[in-house]
Amino acid sequence: MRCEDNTVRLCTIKGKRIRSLDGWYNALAAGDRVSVQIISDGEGVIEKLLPRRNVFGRFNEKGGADQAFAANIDMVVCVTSANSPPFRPRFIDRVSVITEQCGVPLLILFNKIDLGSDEHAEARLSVFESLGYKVLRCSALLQQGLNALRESILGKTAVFVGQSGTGKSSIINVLMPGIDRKVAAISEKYNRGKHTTTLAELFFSPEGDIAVIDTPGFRRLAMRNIEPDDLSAYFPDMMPFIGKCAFGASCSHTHESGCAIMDAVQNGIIHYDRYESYLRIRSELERSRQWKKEETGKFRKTPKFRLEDEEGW
Ligand SMILES: Nc1nc2c(ncn2[C@@H]2O[C@H](COP(=O)(O)OP(=O)(O)OP(=O)(O)O)[C@@H](O)[C@H]2O)c(=O)[nH]1
Ligand SMILES: [Mg+2]
Ligand SMILES: [Zn+2]
Repeated sequence: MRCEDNTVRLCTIKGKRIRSLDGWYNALAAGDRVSVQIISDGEGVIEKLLPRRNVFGRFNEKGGADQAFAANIDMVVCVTSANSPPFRPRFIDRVSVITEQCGVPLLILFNKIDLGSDEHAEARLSVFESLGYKVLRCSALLQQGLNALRESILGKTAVFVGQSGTGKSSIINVLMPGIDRKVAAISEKYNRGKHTTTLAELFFSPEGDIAVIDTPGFRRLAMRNIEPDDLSAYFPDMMPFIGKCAFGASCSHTHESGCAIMDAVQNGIIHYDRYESYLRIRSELERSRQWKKEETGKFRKTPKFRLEDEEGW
């Protein structure tokens, strides 16, 4: 833990867990603020978690609980690439929903431009841009485009998220020389990362002008902590149409006649792929709630849902 006297201390947690975090998969997240009882220059004991401003996390399916990757963040940087590993716009849709929930800006970082791009990725990136999300292109390998990134995160705490192998740790190594995060080539056989980073960690630049959180790449971004009827509010493309459906606020935007959102999809105002992501996430949220209802009172792990098509998670 970095303490107020600017000393970094190795801290243990008082007792077995932090009471305010019961129900979470992990005890603490990178970026958490805590009160520490100082034992010595090198040691401390974490006594209490201070209230979190926001949390970037997901539902951990194995553990059956919400897992926080980062807390108290000012910006989410979603690192992507056109290939090695392939571009997964549905994954970015999910990141955008969680980012909207955090109430912070999303920056989409299109890395590995030295490997080229393709029409499909460019088309989807321009949709994200039209929604007000900033898109920057870079190559950690050639050290290109990273000044613009540095400027965008100046003075902020930014969490870097994305599929394994897109280059999160490589970019952080260029931004903060000396950090030396471990990086590893992606698997040629499966064309995906090898989950090199295993722990989310917060780093400060020596000048103290930026703070970044490197996270482990994940393949699935499951969500449970959004009410299905609230989901459209996290889609900026749907926002202008909310409340304008024939069934008003009770419209689920999935099948109703006179649905303003479905009309906007039909008219090409909302991109069909974005709407499809909405439908998939909504169905996941509804199925998890349905299942909970059937379980009268007793808490059990939420089952793992197999989606028809995992492409784009
Ligand atoms: N061609 C090319 N390769 C890159 C670039 N950036 C990173 N790589 C390579 O991509 C591979 C994965 O990079 P990492 O930085 O380990 O990726 P990561 O996103 O941190 O992966 P996880 O920790 O598993 O989530 C490494 O072999 C890097 O050298 C780039 O701009 N261009
Ligand atoms: Mg990494
Ligand atoms: Zn509707």
